[in-house]
Amino acid sequence: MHHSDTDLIYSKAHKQVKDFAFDAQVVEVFPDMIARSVPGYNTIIDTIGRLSQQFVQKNTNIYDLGCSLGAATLAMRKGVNADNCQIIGVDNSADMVKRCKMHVDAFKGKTPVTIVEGNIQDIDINNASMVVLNFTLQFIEKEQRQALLNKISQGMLPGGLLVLSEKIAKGDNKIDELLIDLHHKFKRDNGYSELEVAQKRSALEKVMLTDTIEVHTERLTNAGFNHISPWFQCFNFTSFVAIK
Ligand code: GEK
Repeated sequence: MHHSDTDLIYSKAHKQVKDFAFDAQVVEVFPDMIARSVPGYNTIIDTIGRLSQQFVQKNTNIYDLGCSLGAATLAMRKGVNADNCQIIGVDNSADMVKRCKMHVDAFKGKTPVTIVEGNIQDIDINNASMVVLNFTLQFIEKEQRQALLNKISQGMLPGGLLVLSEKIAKGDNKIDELLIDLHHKFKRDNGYSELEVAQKRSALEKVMLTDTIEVHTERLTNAGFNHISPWFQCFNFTSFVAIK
């Protein structure tokens, strides 16, 4: 990997650690950052691709909400067999969207992709057979999460699939400590220093707010999904499938 692509954002001591933001500096190192920080990230992306093969229905829309650089979008574009579909990727970071469009244009596929700069809370969801929220809901205000899931569910077809991946809390202090510690060891093993782990933790404190598996399940149920289950968990990272 080219040297400038390595995430060194928190490698030096910051006088004051600012709240984390998806700006140009983060976009530059994002693929490296997410793979070294989220246990199972590649497994989840590959699985989203496989699920798209199975769940995407012909003549429907596919949404990747909080698409970042388009990893899930590209996995779905590879996976989808159904005819006459389109993938819509949405992100509210202008820097992400700019770079995402370059990634998408660099590959070819039969399913057209449109990358939109916007707030996922404002965009219209309709005729959807698959929706992905891959580590995005955790950045939405807690009081607004139910409304967003309701809107998504209302825009989905019967048999449609939502993949929701989140950093979670267990609500048991002892277990949360253990899982956070295992996650930090995972990051240390991936080359992050103590200082980097600590500064990143403090940058994310106010912008990434976790819920328990039970709270997520209840919200998905309230939103009208009929079949809900976590399909993946590694430490405090989980991914759910929810079928309409
Ligand atoms: C992946 N899904 O690689 N509207 C639109 N985008 C948002 C909003 C919002 N309200 N809030 C945050 N974002 C990707 C990884 S990253 C996860 C997702 C992480 C965007 C934000 O700009 C960022 O690009 C993304 O959600 C979260 O599969 O970095 O932990």
